[in-house]
Amino acid sequence: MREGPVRSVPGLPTPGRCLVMGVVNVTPDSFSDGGRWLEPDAAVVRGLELLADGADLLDVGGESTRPGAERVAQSEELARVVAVVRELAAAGAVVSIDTMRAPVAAAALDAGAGLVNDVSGGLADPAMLPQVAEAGVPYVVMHWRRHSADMQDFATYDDVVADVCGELAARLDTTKAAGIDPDLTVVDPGFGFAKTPEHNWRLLAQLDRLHALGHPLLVGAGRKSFLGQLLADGDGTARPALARDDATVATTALAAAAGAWCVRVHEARGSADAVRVVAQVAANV
Ligand code: PMM
Repeated sequence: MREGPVRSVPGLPTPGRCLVMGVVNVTPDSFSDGGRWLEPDAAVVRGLELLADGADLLDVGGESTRPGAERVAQSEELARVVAVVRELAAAGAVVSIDTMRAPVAAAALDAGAGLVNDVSGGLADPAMLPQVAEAGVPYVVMHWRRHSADMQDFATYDDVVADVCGELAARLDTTKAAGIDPDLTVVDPGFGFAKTPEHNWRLLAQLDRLHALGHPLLVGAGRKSFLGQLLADGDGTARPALARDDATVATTALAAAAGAWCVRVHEARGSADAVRVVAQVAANV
């Protein structure tokens, strides 16, 4: 159990515990829930359900980043996300836009998003960092090496935790130099992005080392394939993505106990309960 005050990010909810970010993937092919919320109306309904189930904020994305995914056209990404962001923000949700593209981030911020979640940490679009700096909004810098099409060819590390910390530290130098307020900058080790299951387990086991970066920590382990492989059935068939939510809740409890600022999950209820249990335990240490 990590001691000390729970981190917060200016402008985002501060309930005094780990936050729960509910995922709204407006994509046909996200690896865990692709195609389920592709129509804008369905995506908005899904977002409202996640809020009712206890999500503190919603992460809306229009481009799948599952291993092997090809990029979606910018026009298609815009068409998928902007109306969804607008409606959810109008309904009072705190909305994060999950995009690597500056024009998509700009349109989403215009539509009411309050946080930019860039899985590439600014590496995919050189216009992203100056734009986020100008907008003055919170920014998630995730550890990322390559686009999803071939990222798993780059899952090579000496010490995955040290290497991820080192690469994130270099990105933090760049985001700061671009003018993004360090207080508004969140880090994420990027579970599943250029990582084998062994790398993901090691990162989950050693989240405390990521705190040395000095930034709030976002953990996106929800429904990822390392959970599916762990829970494979007798003949080695991985547990399907939609049946990984109990395991995801276990990762939420571990992340919250390790002092994570926020967890990114596809079902909110179990994780919303888990972060409250952890906060209560932390208050009694
Ligand atoms: N994972 C996915 C998409 N966006 N954003 C952050 N910050 N961290 C993540 O781990 C992350 C992300 C891919 O998962 P999905 O296809 O299930 O949404």
